[in-house]
Amino acid sequence: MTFSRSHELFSEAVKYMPGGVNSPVRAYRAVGREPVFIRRADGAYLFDEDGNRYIDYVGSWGPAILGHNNPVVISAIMDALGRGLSFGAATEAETTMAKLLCGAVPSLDMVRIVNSGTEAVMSAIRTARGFTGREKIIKFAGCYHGHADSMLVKAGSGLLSGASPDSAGVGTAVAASTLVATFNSLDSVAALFERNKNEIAALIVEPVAANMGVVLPEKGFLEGLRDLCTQEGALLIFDEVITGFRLGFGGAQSMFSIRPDLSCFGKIIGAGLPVGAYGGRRGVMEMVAPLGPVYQAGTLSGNPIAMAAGIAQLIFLRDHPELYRSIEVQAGRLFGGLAEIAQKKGAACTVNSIGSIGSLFFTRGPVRDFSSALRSDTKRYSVYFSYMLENGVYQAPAQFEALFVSAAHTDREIDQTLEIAGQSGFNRYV
Ligand code: KE4
Repeated sequence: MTFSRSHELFSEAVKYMPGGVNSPVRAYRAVGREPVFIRRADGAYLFDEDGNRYIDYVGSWGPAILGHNNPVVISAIMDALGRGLSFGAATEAETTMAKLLCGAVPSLDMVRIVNSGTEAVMSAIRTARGFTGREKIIKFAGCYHGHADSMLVKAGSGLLSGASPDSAGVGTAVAASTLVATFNSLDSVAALFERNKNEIAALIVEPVAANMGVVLPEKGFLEGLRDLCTQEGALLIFDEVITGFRLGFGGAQSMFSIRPDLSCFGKIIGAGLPVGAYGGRRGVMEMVAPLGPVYQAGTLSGNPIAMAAGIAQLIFLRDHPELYRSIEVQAGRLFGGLAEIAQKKGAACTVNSIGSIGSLFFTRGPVRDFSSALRSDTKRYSVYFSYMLENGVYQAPAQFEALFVSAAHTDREIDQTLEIAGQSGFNRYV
């Protein structure tokens, strides 16, 4: 494979954008190589500017659950284009989207549509503070909830590829109102509630963590969070930006039968266009302007083209529930197969997966929280990543991310991936 055109493009990009990218993880610094520049995508495949073809397991970090360039989504976009790009006014499509979200997720009485997962989270947090009159927020080490100041404390995802899980530039006062607990440790949460009696507005959690790599909630953990928030008068916020419409049409909260007070969405609901949403029970959402005193706004919120894309994808998923099962079967073959190869080669490797997402940790398991994830050998991950990339398999360019399987991944792609992984001589990573 040659990467000369990507190299040229990267050399140009770094002159005008920090790190040559518009989101840190895309710079491949965590895997110690220059990024490939993607020219187009189709189905389960990406094609870079050098003409290299890859089986894609990032899927734009989640939105492409139907595969890239899905004809149903594309035709909905084309149809909407003819009617204009953006009006800054109410449209029927926004009500259609809101009804789809509320119809799919039992805890949603009302939603507000925004432009990203970050915006959904920061707005949900502001709403929780407005509703409770309290200030402090509990989050979990290693969970990532977008780049709003208060969430950049012990955060996951791209922060783990950099120098520190805490971002510079976040005011000390802001950071002080963010309390950090340990994922899968109810004791750590109870202790924070004890020490901050009646001061905690909300607890936010990825119900299945996917930004320290994929880490599953242990039995009773999510139920325990629900109970603790209820008894302490704090709101439970599920950040379902990744799990929403991924772990089934009702997301993680339906899978685990938990009813959060607020939920955040993104990615799949925009089908690759910029869409986020937050919502919850009516009493809480009625705090949001213009109904209530919590202000939140957005020029492009509910953008007609983005709505058309998201509505088409959600309706397709709603009307083809069997898709979730078939995607999960393929994901099971992929993650089970990778675990088997690693085991056969004696590689110190743990695979966590659920539904159509999973992660390969280069450490002996179990990986059940931030500290056990951090034991991963990121150097070995980099070697594995590069080998797979150079053999046509595109995975997350960082250890602490998730892999995403789509409806476009068939036996052919899974078999090819496993064959390449098998050749890669996991023994190189023993
Ligand atoms: P966005 O603002 O990037 O749309 O969403 C932020 C966000 C919120 N909550 C969760 C659980 C998320 O995973 C994300 C964003 N996910 C990362 C992938 N780990 C996006 C990729 C990137 O940052 O470039």
